Amino acid sequence: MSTTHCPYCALQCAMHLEPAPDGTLAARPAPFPTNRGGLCRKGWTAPELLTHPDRLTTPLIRRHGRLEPATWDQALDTAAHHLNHLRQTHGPHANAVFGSGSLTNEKAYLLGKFARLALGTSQIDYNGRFCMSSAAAATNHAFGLDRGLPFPLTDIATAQAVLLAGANPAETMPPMMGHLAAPTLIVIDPRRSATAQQALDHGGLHLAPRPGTDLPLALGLLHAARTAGHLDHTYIDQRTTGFQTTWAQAAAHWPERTEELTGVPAHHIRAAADLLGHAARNRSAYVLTGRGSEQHATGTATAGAWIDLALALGLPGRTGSGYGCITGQGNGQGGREHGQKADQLPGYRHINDPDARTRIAHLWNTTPESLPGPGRSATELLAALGTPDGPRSLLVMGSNPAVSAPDTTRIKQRLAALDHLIVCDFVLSETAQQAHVVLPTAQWAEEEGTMTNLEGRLLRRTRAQHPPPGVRTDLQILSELAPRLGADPHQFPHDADTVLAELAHASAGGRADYSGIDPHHLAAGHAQYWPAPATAGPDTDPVPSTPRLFLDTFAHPDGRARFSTPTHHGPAETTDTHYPLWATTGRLLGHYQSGAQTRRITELATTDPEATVQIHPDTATHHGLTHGDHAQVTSRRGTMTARVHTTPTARHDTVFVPFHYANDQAANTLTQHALDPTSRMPEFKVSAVRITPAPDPATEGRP
Ligand SMILES: Nc1nc2c(c(=O)[nH]1)N[C@H]1C(S)=C(S)[C@@H](COP(=O)(O)OP(=O)(O)OC[C@H]3O[C@@H](n4cnc5c(=O)[nH]c(N)nc54)[C@H](O)[C@@H]3O)O[C@H]1N2
Ligand SMILES: Nc1nc2c(c(=O)[nH]1)N[C@H]1C(S)=C(S)[C@@H](COP(=O)(O)OP(=O)(O)OC[C@H]3O[C@@H](n4cnc5c(=O)[nH]c(N)nc54)[C@H](O)[C@@H]3O)O[C@H]1N2
Ligand code: SF4
Ligand SMILES: [Mo]
Repeated sequence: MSTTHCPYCALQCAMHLEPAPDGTLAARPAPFPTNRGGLCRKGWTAPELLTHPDRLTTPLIRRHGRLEPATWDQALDTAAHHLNHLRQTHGPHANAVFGSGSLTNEKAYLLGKFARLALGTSQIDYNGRFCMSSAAAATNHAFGLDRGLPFPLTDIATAQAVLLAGANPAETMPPMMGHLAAPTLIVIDPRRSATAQQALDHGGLHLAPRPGTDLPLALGLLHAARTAGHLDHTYIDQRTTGFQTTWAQAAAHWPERTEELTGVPAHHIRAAADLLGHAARNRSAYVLTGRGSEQHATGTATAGAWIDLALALGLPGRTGSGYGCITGQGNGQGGREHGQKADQLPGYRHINDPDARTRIAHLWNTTPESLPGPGRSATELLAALGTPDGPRSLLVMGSNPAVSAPDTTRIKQRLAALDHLIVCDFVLSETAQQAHVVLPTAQWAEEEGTMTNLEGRLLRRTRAQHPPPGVRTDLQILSELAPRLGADPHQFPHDADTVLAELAHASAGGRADYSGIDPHHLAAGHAQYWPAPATAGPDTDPVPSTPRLFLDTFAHPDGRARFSTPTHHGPAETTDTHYPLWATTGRLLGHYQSGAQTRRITELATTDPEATVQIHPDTATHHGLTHGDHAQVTSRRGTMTARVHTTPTARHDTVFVPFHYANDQAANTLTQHALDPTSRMPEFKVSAVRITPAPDPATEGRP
């Protein structure tokens, strides 16, 4: 038996893997503080993909339009030939790289190094841009540091009240609900999500704003909290700056006006402000945000407004209270620290910082001048593929943008316009189906490495079995590809602990300092939260770790947290007579992300076999639809089909579609590439749509 962590979300539930009688592995929950002996159904069923018939076990090369089996040398040589040729002909930025928050810390680090050192390209970004970037930008502004939860998750279990804005952990991190059983919940969600229902069932509140109006709602709550006398003026004076700028905005958001802007009744706003405010006075309240608040063209400002509310109530940087953003992907936290971001070097350093460039160049045995500068953000990178000024090749590791990026019709065209697409995956994802070279990689239970969970805690991924013959690890792929591009092989080791030691060293003194992270500490079960600086000296903690941040001071030079200037602009597009409804997108319990993995798991595919559209029964009737019908949902970008699922608790003006399905059921045919100006996060959560009965496939085409 071996003990490791789930391959999917950032809760990173611990699990035991045991050989099953049929030669496969069986998962069962292992005791761990975040999951407390629980797993969701995705975790329970995760091992099925290890031996799935769709598993790729040989490299593929496109020949005469078809992907055909090849040897590793043929596949790697083909990929390297094209990358070298494009670099010689068009310069280093003709090659691009797309990474992921699913990758271990070691892979994320080596992928960033591969792009900058082996390819010499600035064109690297990753799917975390779709996920955490707005909250990251807002927390960096507010606190000077971005760690999703700056406290252990277990802290929230004793709180009196928790406000969850745009997060549905009952479906997206079910075992987390164990920590939310005692606090009274205030859920902000246009839908009566499973989490919102749980709040109502236990004496809490559900506020259902129109999609894209969280920012004025947060200001309205701040206004109501001030009127009721809940603000902590001593804390505001001593630990923050900029309150007056925020208040200049919030002053115009009295509850009745906020009701007009958001659709949330004024008395609900007052009740929520009171519930949260009373708990805050007892220093026993948390504000947590998820993708519902953040995935907007105003995501950074919106996350900033929620942080402002938390600051005005005196929550961050105190034991028993705080603000946190719930990180999503397995390594969504670590994935944004080690240099696979367009503007970043390891240690969460900025790529334009001269000191950072010198330090990293020295470590990589190159010169600061030869390190590229910042590249394009994920959506802009994908939109530029195959254009005259854009990259002509793309290497994808750990993402399926043909399903998960906004406006997928356009993204698929861009992928098709590439001279060369290389995809590393364990299944033939929709993106891999478009590739020229597919490289089959090892899965979580077959590899070593570390992940950083939603609390900033380092976890060890342990190998339970060897990968099937013919499959290599992502680290092996990078270490075999780099020398073929003329790089020094010593700079690209494939042993995870060797890479961890290098990344820890590279991060020393950076914002995300891993220098004291030690695989042996982790293997021995020590909890290590970053920053974990290794500072030599007799008084040094042998196991450096920072479970709680900001207790004494925030990470800005003056030690104070900063309020923001939240201004409401609303969503990037509007409804009209042709597109009269709002569509928002998100997740179902049983599927993960683009669905490339979970749509292949029998139990999950049986429970949630096809895309559904959640809609109020009256709205459905108005559009000629009833429960169970097939509908077409159409935005200004495209159309998806989905099974109508009427929900009496839905808003009349809003439908919800999950984004886990592909092709004609892909929700991202609807979404647009309007981007947040700071984080470059796309607006996944608001599109204007119409809904119509789908042509019946049985009668279609008949006279
Ligand atoms: N089952 C499952 N779990 C997952 C994942 C998965 O794919 N499937 N993915 C993981 C990842 S990467 C992530 S990022 C997390 C995401 O976890 P969550 O943030 O919990 O997930 P979402 O479903 O995207 O969005 C949460 C809620 O936001 C609501 N919402 C939509 N628009 C708005 C709005 O304008 N304002 C507000 N306040 N709410 C709005 C939606 O109705 C939805 O219920 O989940 C992780 N866990
Ligand atoms: N409409 C809409 N779109 C969204 C969202 C939304 O809420 N609404 N959410 C966005 C968010 S928060 C996220 S995080 C993205 C996620 O969307 P994607 O970036 O597409 O993430 P996944 O579906 O997890 O894709 C991972 C792919 O990589 C493979 N893979 C997994 N682990 C590894 C690994 O270690 N190595 C390699 N080589 N491959 C691996 C999987 O098999 C799969 O094919 O989607 C975004 N898109
Ligand atoms: S909650 Fe997340 S980490 Fe836990 S079992 Fe489910 S998918 Fe895996
Ligand atoms: Mo995510």
